Amino acid sequence: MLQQVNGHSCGSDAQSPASLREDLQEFLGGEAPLHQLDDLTKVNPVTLETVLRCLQARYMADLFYTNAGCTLVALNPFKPIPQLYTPELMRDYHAALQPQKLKPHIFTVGEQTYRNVKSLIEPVNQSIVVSGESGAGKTWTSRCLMKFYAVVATSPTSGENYKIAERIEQRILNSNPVMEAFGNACTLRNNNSSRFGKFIQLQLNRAQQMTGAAVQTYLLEKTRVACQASSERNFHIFYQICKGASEEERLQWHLPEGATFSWLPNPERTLEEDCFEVTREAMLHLGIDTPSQNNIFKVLAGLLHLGNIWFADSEDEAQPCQLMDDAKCSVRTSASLLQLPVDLLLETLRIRTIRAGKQQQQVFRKPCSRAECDTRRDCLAKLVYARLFDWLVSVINSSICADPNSWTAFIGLLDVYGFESFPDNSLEQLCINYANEKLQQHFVAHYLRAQQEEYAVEGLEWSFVNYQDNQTCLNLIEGSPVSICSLINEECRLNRPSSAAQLQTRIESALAGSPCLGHSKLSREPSFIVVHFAGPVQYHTAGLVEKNKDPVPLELTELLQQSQDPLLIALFPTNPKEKTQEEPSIQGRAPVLTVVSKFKASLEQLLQVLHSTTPHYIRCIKPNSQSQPQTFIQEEVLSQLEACGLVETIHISAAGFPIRVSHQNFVERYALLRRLHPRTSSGLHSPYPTKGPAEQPPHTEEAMLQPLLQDILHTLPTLTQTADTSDAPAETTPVPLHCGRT
Ligand code: AOV
Ligand code: MG
Repeated sequence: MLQQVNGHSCGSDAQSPASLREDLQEFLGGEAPLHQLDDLTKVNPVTLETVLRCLQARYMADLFYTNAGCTLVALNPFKPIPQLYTPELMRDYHAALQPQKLKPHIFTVGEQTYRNVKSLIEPVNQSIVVSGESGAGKTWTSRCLMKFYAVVATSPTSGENYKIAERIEQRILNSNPVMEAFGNACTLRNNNSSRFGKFIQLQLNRAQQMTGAAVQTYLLEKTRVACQASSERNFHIFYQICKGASEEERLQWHLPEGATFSWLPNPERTLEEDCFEVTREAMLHLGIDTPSQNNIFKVLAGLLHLGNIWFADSEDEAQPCQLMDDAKCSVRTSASLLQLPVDLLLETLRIRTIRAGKQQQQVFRKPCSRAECDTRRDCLAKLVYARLFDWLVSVINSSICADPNSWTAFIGLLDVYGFESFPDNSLEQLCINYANEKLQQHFVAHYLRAQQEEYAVEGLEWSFVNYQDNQTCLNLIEGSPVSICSLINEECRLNRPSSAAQLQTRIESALAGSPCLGHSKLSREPSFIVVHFAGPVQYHTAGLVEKNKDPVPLELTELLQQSQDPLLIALFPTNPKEKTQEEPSIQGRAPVLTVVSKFKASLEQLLQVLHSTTPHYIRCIKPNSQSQPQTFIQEEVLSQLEACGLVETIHISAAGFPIRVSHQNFVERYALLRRLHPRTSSGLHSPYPTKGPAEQPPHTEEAMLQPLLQDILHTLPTLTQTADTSDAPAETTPVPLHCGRT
């Protein structure tokens, strides 16, 4: 096999990949039934239609994973398939000499990524980018991958080490239910929709054991605490406490059975995610003890009561708004749960303080309108919840993060909110879809463009495959000098009153030339349309600027600093140096850092991290929008395949070279073969000094060759990928090896 592989590696008589495929089909003696094609590069011809038919045939045969060249397509089964995720199966993929020869699975990607970390020269950071639209299965997939690493990347199962390892893996896994309880919610698209982005870095030591992890989160959709779209719900944790609290806790938290809360819509829907016990147990494992947990839940109950505070219009503008009758009790209960003076809470919600003068020493007090009171109430809840979420993430990180000296490489798992298009889309969807555009661009740049450009530089025979580049759409959203982001930011900076209609006009006139900007004539509300790679989305302009400013009246923070509650004292320290996060104040000058600009900066950081790793891609596909098993809606799948450029990916993978190894890496890793088997390394002239094993004299030729062969099989797992069939032995299928100077 080695001779055949090398025979096609760099030699001038290397067979072209296309003719190899023809040979292979001849060898196979005809076409396999569609559902048996476990790699979409094998469908013939590769078109949207054939790819769709193959995926449908596999879906109906309960085969949910399919290779697509460099990516794995994961169809959401929408039904539990426990046998697909057992620890035994994980170990099988881990132990396999060539995992890619087993059925396509996320564990193949997990294992290849894991093996890639290991290098004879130095560990290489890896990342797995899981993408797909809302409800496609990204969070599920990331969770399964974390379980996979918790099984395979452990230290020896004996002695003290094992206990430590068990604890760290368990803690890492326990971060999922906690973060999902506080950061996920039921939306129109997904009952367990992630309302924040997450990048988890699994940290590995030299022995490839997981020693810890670090979580980075992105833009929690905090508006959901106080405002939920029709038929959607608040974050799971609120329902969990209402359903799962004991009698005693109900009394303590003022949550009597059957109580109704404005911020708790659709409580009658019972979801799997409403399991309070699972969250509590996980929190305990992460070091959040029962009294601290109760403190958190008490504060959350306080927020629910805050949401029941409603104001009546005041007849006299000089007087504060009156409370609605049923709201009086809610104010008292909320103040008591949040341990705030009730009068101060009421005053802060109803009276605005205006500071003027050079030193801001002149203070005016102005009663708020009813709408302003509502905004201040909502803002208070968002402020508390966002700080609580950040605090939880930092607690989780301190519980799972390894000592920086104890790890040498990481595997990053990226699970961000999927592409969304609702009847009413606002700044949250703009940010979510912007993030998805950036990830799509990362994929395009890394795979579709870079690979082809590299072939051209290398002088390899290649006809360029066209692909959909989303740069135009990104220019529209974030480009300079003018873009949607810059225009919304400009409105914030100028701090001038502007209507939703004016913002629409400004966007439409300033960006009229962009082919990705559209306008819906049917819409009664001021709006604009962005034609994203995954489809057009209509964004309403009402409230965009205000959301982007995300102003927090100073009095609200000052109010929370008066709380006697231990958790709120920790979240809102009076010493400004201890502040965890600066919210822009509506006092004084306009905020500099808007939501969009902070989000853009965090996305850029994320992309820098991704660029520094070797990426792997899993494309999750949603077979139907009703979340039904055994239902494959062709049009819906088709639009997802088109959006992610899957056919182009397959074309490049099918026609291209399955392996890319840098010249230096290749030489350093396999130079020894040249000394042992001069014939196998013909054409390989290393400009680099050989390192490592090559410097040690081998005891016997065979003894040295054996681990190297293993190394080739392990570290270059796609070696036989193009020619892989269930019944065609690898030895008979020579595959070209692209030894590029990357
Ligand atoms: P998402 O992460 O891609 O959406 P999820 O991972 O939450 O989507 O998946 C949605 C639902 O599909 C899950 O709650 C499961 O019920 C089901 N599901 C997904 N994958 C599988 C699987 N492999 N086996 C069984 N059921 C599955 V969003 O977070 O909305 O973008 O923001
Ligand atoms: Mg998710």
